[in-house]
Amino acid sequence: MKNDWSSVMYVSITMMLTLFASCSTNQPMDLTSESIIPKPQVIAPTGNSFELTEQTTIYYHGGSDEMKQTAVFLAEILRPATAFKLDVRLAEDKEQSGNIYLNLTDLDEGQGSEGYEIIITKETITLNANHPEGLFRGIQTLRQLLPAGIEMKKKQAGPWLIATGEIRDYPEYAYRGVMLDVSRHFFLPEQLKQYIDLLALYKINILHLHLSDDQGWRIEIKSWPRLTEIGGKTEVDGGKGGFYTQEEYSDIVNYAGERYITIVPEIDMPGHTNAALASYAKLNCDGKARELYTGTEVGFSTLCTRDDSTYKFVDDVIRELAAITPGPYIHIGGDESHVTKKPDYIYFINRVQQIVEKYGKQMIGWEEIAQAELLSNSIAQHWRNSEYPVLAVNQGVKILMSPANKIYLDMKYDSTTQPGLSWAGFIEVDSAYLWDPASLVKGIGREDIIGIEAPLWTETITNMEELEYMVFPRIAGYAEIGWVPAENRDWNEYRLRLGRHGKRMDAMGINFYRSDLVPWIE
Ligand code: IFG
Repeated sequence: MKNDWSSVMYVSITMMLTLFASCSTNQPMDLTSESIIPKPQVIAPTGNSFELTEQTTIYYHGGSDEMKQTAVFLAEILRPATAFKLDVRLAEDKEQSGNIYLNLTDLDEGQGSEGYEIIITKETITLNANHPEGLFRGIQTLRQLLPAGIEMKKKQAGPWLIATGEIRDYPEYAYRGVMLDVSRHFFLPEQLKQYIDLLALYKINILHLHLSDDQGWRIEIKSWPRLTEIGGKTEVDGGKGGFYTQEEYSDIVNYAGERYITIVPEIDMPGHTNAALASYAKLNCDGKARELYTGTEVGFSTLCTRDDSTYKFVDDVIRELAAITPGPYIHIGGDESHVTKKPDYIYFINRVQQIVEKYGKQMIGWEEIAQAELLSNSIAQHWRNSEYPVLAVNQGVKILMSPANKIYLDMKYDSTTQPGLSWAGFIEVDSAYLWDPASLVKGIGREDIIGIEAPLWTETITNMEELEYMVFPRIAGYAEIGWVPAENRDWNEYRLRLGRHGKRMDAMGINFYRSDLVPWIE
């Protein structure tokens, strides 16, 4: 396929020279000067421009609802700032100038379900992909080829020009995620949807929700109602907390799914369980219900791992959660179980893993789970210890990389950052970018890693403004680490591209951190 592509490059460059020579009517533009994040694998410019106009129609091939939904998503992105009608129609045979076409085609099989290509000429824009998910990823690139004003919610002056050429793209890692801790501080469904919308632009494809901890239980479990009636009533610093009904959770799952983002629910066990232990006395080994906790200590709680009634509880929780989680994973936590004896911890993880498997899901756990006997399709999430993930690799288990000193979004940028913590060190925008998951930990190679995930723990994060400040712009770099091969990433090039991308985050209304390390173009 490479030599086909080099012939495309040769043809494209020849066309570009011819076009310039012919003094084309359209405004010349250079596709390679755009600031797409994450950077596409291959960009071949042809030096001209396509104009989006009132007459533009978006056509989709194949009558599936998913294809139509993808085309409608593109139209809804483009309509507010252009005020164009942008009809969405089932494709006819003959292509007409000025239109956008979404097609399912057999791309190079190496591109998987997320691969896509965009072919932009003066006349038409064509997005091709193996699957609608790939078209959706391509739409995020197309968005970024238009001026930043396209992200504004009210009519902006045009013209709406897109540089011509070809883009061929697909991700390095299959799992490119973020985690949001909704236990320490609760975030409303509409806030999660707002966050999901922002993540979609960067081709993030997993949202891990940390739904339970010492300070709050956030998901309705119908067979154990007091988990939310009592365990959902508070949060760090004594706020009113909250929880998602199963209906609200399903709505979030569907909203994320429409943007090809999979929800991974986490019930943290056997430690980090004070909210459950305060809700049901019988979950405690001494039979006494704990007080609700609104501090920020960790490691002081444990389920009663040798009591069979605990596994009835776990079974009910996992059963109900699996029934409303279409994604393949259930995260069972497993971190900082400092008051669970090691043999009891191992026994607990082994039994919980069987329960997760019984309900047809794959278990993810923080790296400490590597002390147990893991199924080959379980996943260990690396966060701070290098022995546990290597133990997991030696069991043939894949690693999800979340090294706290590189990717914990609750880490301050520097000592002046208001919210956040610093136990894993400061993480400025350059440090967040300057690392390679495949060479970070001795004993964990590229073939052992399913991807990366950026956790935002919310002991100190109480609202969307603080969330956006800690997440952006670092998440753009993490999205690039997840999508672009390490050999194609360079901080000196990326910081300039990020600097040009700043006005797009402004247009999206994101309260991002304007690091002095980035030359922000206003
Ligand atoms: N470690 C704890 C989190 C949170 C975090 C804050 C993990 C896996 C410190 N566990 O990270 O609950 O308190 O940075």
